[in-house]
Amino acid sequence: MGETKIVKTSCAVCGACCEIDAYVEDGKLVSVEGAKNTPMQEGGMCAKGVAAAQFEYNPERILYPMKRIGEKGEGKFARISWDEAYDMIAENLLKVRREYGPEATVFYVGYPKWFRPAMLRFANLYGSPNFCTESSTCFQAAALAWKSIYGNRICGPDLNNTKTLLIWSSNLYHSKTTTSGSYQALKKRGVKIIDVDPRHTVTAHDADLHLQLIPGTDGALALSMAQVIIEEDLYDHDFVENYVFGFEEYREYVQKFPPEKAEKITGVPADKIRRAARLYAGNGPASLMFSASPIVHHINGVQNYRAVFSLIALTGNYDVEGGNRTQPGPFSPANEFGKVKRYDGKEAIGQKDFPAWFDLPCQEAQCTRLADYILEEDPYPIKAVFSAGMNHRMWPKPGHLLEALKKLDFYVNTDMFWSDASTVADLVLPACTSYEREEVQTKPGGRFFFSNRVVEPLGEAKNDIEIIMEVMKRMGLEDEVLAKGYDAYMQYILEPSGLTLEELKAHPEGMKGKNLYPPAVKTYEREPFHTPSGKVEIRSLVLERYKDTHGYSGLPVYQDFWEIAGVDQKQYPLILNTGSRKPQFFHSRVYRMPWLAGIEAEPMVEIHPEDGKKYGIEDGAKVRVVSPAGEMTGAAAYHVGGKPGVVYIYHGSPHGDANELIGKDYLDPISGFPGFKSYFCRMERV
Ligand SMILES: Nc1nc2c(c(=O)[nH]1)N[C@H]1C(S)=C(S)[C@@H](COP(=O)(O)OP(=O)(O)OC[C@H]3O[C@@H](n4cnc5c(=O)[nH]c(N)nc54)[C@H](O)[C@@H]3O)O[C@H]1N2
Ligand SMILES: Nc1nc2c(c(=O)[nH]1)N[C@H]1C(S)=C(S)[C@@H](COP(=O)(O)OP(=O)(O)OC[C@H]3O[C@@H](n4cnc5c(=O)[nH]c(N)nc54)[C@H](O)[C@@H]3O)O[C@H]1N2
Ligand code: SF4
Ligand SMILES: [Mo]
Repeated sequence: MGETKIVKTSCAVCGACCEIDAYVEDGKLVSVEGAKNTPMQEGGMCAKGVAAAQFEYNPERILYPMKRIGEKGEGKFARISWDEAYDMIAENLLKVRREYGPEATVFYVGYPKWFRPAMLRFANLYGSPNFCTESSTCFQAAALAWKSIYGNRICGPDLNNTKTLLIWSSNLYHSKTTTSGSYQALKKRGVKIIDVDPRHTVTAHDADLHLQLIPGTDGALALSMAQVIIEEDLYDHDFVENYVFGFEEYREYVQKFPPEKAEKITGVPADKIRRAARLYAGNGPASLMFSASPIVHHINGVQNYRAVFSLIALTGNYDVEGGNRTQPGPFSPANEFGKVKRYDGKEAIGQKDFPAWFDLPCQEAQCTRLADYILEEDPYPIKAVFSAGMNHRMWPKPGHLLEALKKLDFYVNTDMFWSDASTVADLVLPACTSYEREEVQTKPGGRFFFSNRVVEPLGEAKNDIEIIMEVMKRMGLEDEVLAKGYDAYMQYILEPSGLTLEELKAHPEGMKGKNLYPPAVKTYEREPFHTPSGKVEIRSLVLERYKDTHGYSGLPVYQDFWEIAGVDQKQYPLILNTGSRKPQFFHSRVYRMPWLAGIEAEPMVEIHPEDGKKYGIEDGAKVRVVSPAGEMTGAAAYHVGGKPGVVYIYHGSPHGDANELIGKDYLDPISGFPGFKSYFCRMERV
């Protein structure tokens, strides 16, 4: 056995970029541990990250550029050189631009965030407004809801100073493992915790008050809390009078949601709604922990989150110590976004359908309906997709997207692994894992970190940014920053920190840099809110622009999703909630890793025992789930944490994908987000 080296690097199995000590023997990654003496990490890491060697040396890794040699979708590929691959991309993308215009090429990035700005720079120079990402189903709708009220500055909870924490749909122990330590610290400090979640999770277990609502009824619950806060005069008069636009209409609207009525909609007892409202408004400073997806994965999601976010202004907890506060924001490659804007000289895809998305500043186009846009040539022909990390399983009716991708003149995908979305490509390129590339990162508290390369890239895998740089070069596109090479780009990203790449490399434990975001409170006293009225818009003037054309309301109105969908409740009596995170899964990435995938041999259909009895389905039985859009089979798993009437399934499994069940047109009309978490189904014993 050779010598063991420990190399400081980071994990990118998910996007949290945990700092890692990698153990390397004879140039091979043998194991990993969480970095020690590092804030947040404290030597720990999660189950997904621990399986690093199965990630790195997975037999499904793509090792070489591969060109399609059979029919589209047939899955026949042959190895080619990088040189040939670059020329093929340059030639095809230039041809599409020549023949159909730059908007005919869509630039797409899946979950990975670290190279997005480079991709955006590429799209911009090419001249396409169609830079899109997986965020067409992730955080962007929550951001949209926020910006429609408070403008551009998104404020997270000030956990260090808060007295009451209102967690609205987050299960830290499963989806934000890195923050679960600070959650435990809050408990010890005596902070009161209210958790709003349809399931009794480990996070809910620690809360003082758990509001176990029916999924997708969050708006009604928040409006009801507002009704109590206003009726009992617990709101912040000063803040409301000086800074809130639309309060009178809102006050009138919330009268429709007294707790007794909200109880019928949400399933949360009226008494608990009152207690939560009094605690949040009365035991301040109080902060709201919001999350990326569960509230906005509904067809009434944006308005529901607007109702929730309005509570911050109502109680005067906006941008104060212990409330929701301008955060010392993370500065990372993904934040190079601050400097580079999406090219918007042409209509982007999604712009006609979801105009508010584009009015509330957003660096990307809305691509949930990408498959339709390709198939229907609407708003114009789309002929090429240049993508990195395309995973069709993440979208409703995944087969529909696959069909559309097949229709393209040219589709190239870069990934670390062979995915089904690559089998329909014309060209597939091998990406490096985080263990094979270098990266500069920012950590909380103004720390900067250089993530080392630990092992040589397998086969001919390359860093995504270097791939983008070379393609641009072959196309004659010279971006002022990217043209100078990867090291210069890292230095450029690092610049605001005051550190140089060389000194950061020399400090593998990380370094403190310039404090880019000195703590501030009540920023609104010095500059107006970035909204049309300059105030907090509980009544959104941006949304009202589209009242006649799209039916948007300026107020955070609540609409029942059964009613909007018009689905026959007798045929589909159950609510289908897909994708609530599990600690061992990360979308479709880890189904190929035996340690993790082995925990569940087949997709689990989690149901309440009462529903099991009602529909004659025993624990462990094979069950077919049927929705208006499709069906899948899995193993029934009794789970008392949820409420009767709701079925929970994780998404993305190649052995039965819950997204086959979700209707492709079942979308929030404001954000375009699919209703992943309140669709409809019935169950049948197989
Ligand atoms: N039913 C249901 N569907 C959902 C959700 C849900 O809750 N329920 N959640 C939605 C949400 S919030 C999200 S964020 C999306 C996630 O959806 P996706 O982004 O599609 O998910 P992933 O499978 O994580 O990643 C996509 C691909 O990127 C590849 N990849 C990872 N890192 C890199 C890299 O550095 N370079 C390159 N080139 N490729 C890389 C992965 O191998 C994978 O094939 O799913 C959405 N879909
Ligand atoms: N292990 C793991 N961690 C992940 C991911 C992963 O795939 N695996 N994905 C990452 C990504 S892309 C994202 S977007 C985040 C998401 O992270 P979170 O936002 O924390 O997402 P979830 O775990 O999906 O949901 C959190 C809780 O919301 C509840 N919930 C479901 N529906 C509703 C609803 O209608 N209303 C309310 N109030 N609550 C609801 C669920 O029961 C769950 O306990 O997680 C990230 N972290
Ligand atoms: S949370 Fe887990 S998978 Fe994500 S970066 Fe950290 S160790 Fe890796
Ligand atoms: Mo997400």
